Formats: sequence, structure tokens, C-alpha cells
Amino acid sequence: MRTSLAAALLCAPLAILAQQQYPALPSETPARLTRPADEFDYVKRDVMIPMRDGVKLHTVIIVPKGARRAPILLTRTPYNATDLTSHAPSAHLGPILQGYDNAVDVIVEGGYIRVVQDIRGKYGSEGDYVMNRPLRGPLNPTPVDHATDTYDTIDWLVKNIRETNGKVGILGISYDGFLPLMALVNPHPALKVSVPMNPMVDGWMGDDWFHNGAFRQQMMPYIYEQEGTRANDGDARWFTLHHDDYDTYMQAGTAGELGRRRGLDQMGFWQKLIEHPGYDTFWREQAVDTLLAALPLQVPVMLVHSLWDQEDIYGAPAVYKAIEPKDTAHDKVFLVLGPWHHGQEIGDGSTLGALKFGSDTALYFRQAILRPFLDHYLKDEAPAMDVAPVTAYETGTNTWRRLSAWPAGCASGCAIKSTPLYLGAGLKATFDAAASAASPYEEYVSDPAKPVPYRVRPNQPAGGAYWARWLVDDQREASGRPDVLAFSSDVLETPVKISGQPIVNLIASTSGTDADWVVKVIDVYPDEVAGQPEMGGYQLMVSADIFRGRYREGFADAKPIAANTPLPYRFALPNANHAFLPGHRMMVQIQSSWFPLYDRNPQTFVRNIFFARPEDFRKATQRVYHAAGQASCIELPVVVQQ
Ligand code: PG9
Repeated sequence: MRTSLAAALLCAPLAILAQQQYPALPSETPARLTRPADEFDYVKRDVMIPMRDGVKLHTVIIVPKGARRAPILLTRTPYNATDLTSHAPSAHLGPILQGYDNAVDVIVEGGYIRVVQDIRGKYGSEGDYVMNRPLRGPLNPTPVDHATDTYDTIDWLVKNIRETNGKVGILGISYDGFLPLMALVNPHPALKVSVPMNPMVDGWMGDDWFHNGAFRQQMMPYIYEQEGTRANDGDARWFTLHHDDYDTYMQAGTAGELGRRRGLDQMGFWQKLIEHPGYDTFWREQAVDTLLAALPLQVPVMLVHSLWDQEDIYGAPAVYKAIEPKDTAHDKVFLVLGPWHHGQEIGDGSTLGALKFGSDTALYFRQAILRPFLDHYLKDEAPAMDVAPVTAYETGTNTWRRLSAWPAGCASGCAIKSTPLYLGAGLKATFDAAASAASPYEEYVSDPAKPVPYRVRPNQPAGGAYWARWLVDDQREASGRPDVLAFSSDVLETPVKISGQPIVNLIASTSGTDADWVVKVIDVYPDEVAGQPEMGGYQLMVSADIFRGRYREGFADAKPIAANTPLPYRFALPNANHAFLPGHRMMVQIQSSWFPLYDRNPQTFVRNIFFARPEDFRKATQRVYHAAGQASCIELPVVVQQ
């Protein structure tokens, strides 16, 4: 009683203030700001485009001033259409787009209308967000998916942009590269071309979430921020307690436990991940390569792949393999393989980490390949183009090659011969079959308490320029560890060129009941390199991946490994197009962890590694066999003259 009386007395002056009349002091902010447009070389329109279920998607349309019958280049994105179209406060098209945009030089010089749209559930768009929303069907009971949203968007664009010639191309990188693949499902007739660059295609097999069953736990912050809020803001920022991610992930023990500590359990996609650690129908039914293989091929596609893609190294070549056989007239499927990290094709492609290519390979791609391709299919005058079905950069010799298919080796007069590189006694890598040796194997102890760092510590989180170059890091540090086997060839006297996917054939045993096998095919530079001393003895990965042993008999079902028993492990590594030059050596490194990028295998079989207990993590002795009849090798796709 006494409290409410005091409160009433305190509030009285405020009530009196509210009743008194004061002269108005008008706001100095205009009700709606209009920008004088005379000096702008573009017109920007911000619209909400209705989809068939009534949800409206926020879309930014940028029309070059004076455009008439201009084609449209569309990108659909979860990464904020407003930000991506306003990099600089400029009246010029180039600076506002420069930064993220997919080949801004091609877009601006080509006079294209640029359209960038927030996908449903993100930033300015309405609707619900689902990570890589599967197509309508068992995994998506709604009437909408990215195929229908693209169709509805294109339909609206060609009917409502008066400056267009009615031809639309869709392009984008990574997540924005997955979306041009979705656009190929029941495509709108105005869609004339699709350019998926570094697309996410199969999140379990070899793109962002898992590689052959091993979980890429440094992607957890991405999930947290992407699903935490519509605009990746506020408290939806991943937080750290350590400077070194190695410590962060070690301290938590498992990805499941770290997810629990960060509150990731609130995110729908995290729940799906931890419930589907194996390659079950959840993953199979949304693998974009198999989905597209079952559909008619109607729209020309240019797939763009980076040979050192640290995020989606599986996707583009997998889609090529799935849809190229349908291209019976050889006019719809194109592939480009460049010496880049994820998305580098839209930036500067002169160097990658310590590698120097001698020219801007990304600029070449944009000007000599992408631009003529887009212009041919989208411009009214359809200028002729001379783009090869496959354009592949050969690393080592640093040369672009025009090919008729992938993998082809060379334009004519050569073939690809699968050639075993044996992992022999005395840690020798040799093209000769195994010689007898005192011991039938090489061995190491893999200790989950001291996993092999995937790069020199401290390990920073995924993202940015530092993360972008990890696949070209010098592997010399790893080669000297007691828990890494490094098989090395003699110095080469003639070049060895490989084109395609190396196939791992390990005969290996573990004293545990589960094991990871990391296999790295490496080009070892000469001891000294004139003009670039830091490359002396450099160990450059040209193809490498991880395989979770529990999937030895099939990806769908995890099975314990019989302890201390030599067993075959066969799996494909990512594509390479590389020449090992005379004076170099070939090396194969084998280890059982790649931490903290990949979660640790406890080396004791448990049902779900996300929830392994501390006592499940045990040291194991790993043996790689080289005895006759048990010879481990890497089948290399060697290019031979015919
Ligand atoms: N690689 C990123 C990604 C794609 C799809 C799902 C999740 C992440 C990207 O760069 O967009």
C-alpha cells in the first residue's frame, strides 16, 4: 500500500507534463527519402515478389540506366540481398556490386540487369528457413521448394521488368551455387542458362557437412549463425572460449557435446545432423547429382569447380558425371576446373597461398569463358562463342587445357590409364609391385588425445582468407610426425600427369574397432627452388580426403571393424589435374585424424560418434600393409600418350 502511494506521487508530474500543450518541433528526417538520381548509372528497385503459397520474397533489381532488351542475371541467396548489392555508397554499378558479386566485371560490362533475391526465411524475405530446403517430396511436404520459388520469381521478373529481353540466367557460388541447380528442376521457359559455381551438392559425401562419414565440425558456427535468426544477428553469433579451435573442440570432447554447450540443439538442422550420421534416405533423397540425373536436361549449364575447394570439392564434378551422359547433342553441359579455393574465380586468381600461377586465372575464366558463354545464351544477337565442353587448368605446368570431356587427359592422342602407386616397404612410393620385406606393414599409433592438426596451430575458425588456403598448406610438418606415414617416391626423371580421381586401395588394420583414414597425394618440390626459396621441399596436396572406417562395407550402415585384421578400404579422392614435374617426388601421407576440422573418431565402435563418451576414445595401432597379396596402393589416373 505504502509503495503504490509513493509510486502515484512520483508519477504525478509526468502525468501533468503529458496534459500540457507544447509547440511542435518538426522532425528533421523526411517521411520518405528520395535520392536525386541524375548522377547514377543504374536504377535500383526493391520489391517483394509473391510466390505461389502467398509468401513474398525480398528482391533487389538493379537496371543499368538506359537499358533496353537487356538480359537478367539472377542470384538467389541466404546471405542478404541488400548487403550484396550495396558494397559501396556509389552512383556506379561496379562499386556497389564489387565485393561478393559473381563476376561483377562480366555483369557490368555486359549490360545485364542484376537481380539478387533473399531466399525464403532469410533477411528481407518472408517464410520459413530450412537448410538447403529439399525438393517437394518425402523430405518436404509443403507445395514449395527452391525450384518453384525460382520459377515464380522468373515468371514475375519477365512480366514486370520492362527493360528486359525476357531471357534469364541464374548463377551463384556455394549455397548460391546449389540454387542454380535447383532452378533446373522444371525450369521456367525464360531460364536460358545456369552457372552453378562450387555448388553444395551432397552434404554427406564430400561437401560442407561430412566427407565419407567424417563430420566437419568447424561448420558448427555456420549452422548456429545461419539458423539462429533470420538475419544472422543479435545473439546468433558463435562464441569462443579459446584462441585456438584445436582447444575448443578438444575440450568439448565431441561435436555433440559442443553443440549442447552452445545451444545448437535449438536449431532444426543440427537436430537432423545428429540424428542422421550415416548415409541414409535423409541424405540420399536430397543428393542433387542423383536428383538431376533422373530429370530431363533442358537448360545449358556451366559447372565451375575449384581444384582446391576447401568447402564443396565434391559437388560440381559429381553433377557433371551425373548429367553429362544426358547431353547427347553435346551442347548443354560445360565444365570449368580452375586452380582456386572456394569461390576464388570471382576474385584474383594469380596466386593461391604460396602458389603463383603467372597470370590471373580467375580473370581469364571470367573474360574468356564465362562472359562469352553468358552472352551467347542471353543476348538477343547471340554472339558466337568458342567455349570448350571442358576447360581444365593443369596445375604443375600452369596451363589451361581445352578438352572434350572430363577426365580426358588431353585434347587428342592420349588416354587415362589407372596406374597403381604402391605404398611399399621402407615408406617407398613406387610404380613397381611390392617387393618382399622383413615386415609386411608400416605402422603408427593414433592417439585421440593428440589428434593430428589439419594445419599448423593455432587453428582459426573456418571462414575468410586464412581458411580459404588450407588445402595448399605445406604438409612437411605432418610428414615428420610419428603418427603420420609418409611414403615417398624417388626423384622423378620424367613428368607424371594425372587427370581425374585417384582411388585409394588400402589394406589396413586397426587394433580398435573403428578408425579414420586420411589419405593425401602430395607433390614434393625439389629441395631448392630458384626464385621462390620458400617452395624448396614444399609438400603440396593435390588430392586428399578422409574416410570413416565404419562405412567400409557401405555408407548406409556403420559397422564395427574387426580388430587387428588387415581389411580393404577403397574410396575415391577429389579430382586433380596435375603434372608432377621432373625433379619433384610423389608422396602419399596416411594418418587417422585431421583435427579440428573433422571430429575425432573414438577408435572404439559406438552407435553415434556425436555422443561418444570420454572412455570410448582409445589409442589404436594402425597398420598399412604392403606384402604380396596385401599391397596397398593409390590408383592414379595417369595420362598416357596413345
Ligand atoms: N559452403 C557454404 C555452404 C553451402 C551450403 C550449405 C552450407 C554452407 C557456402 O559457402 O555457402
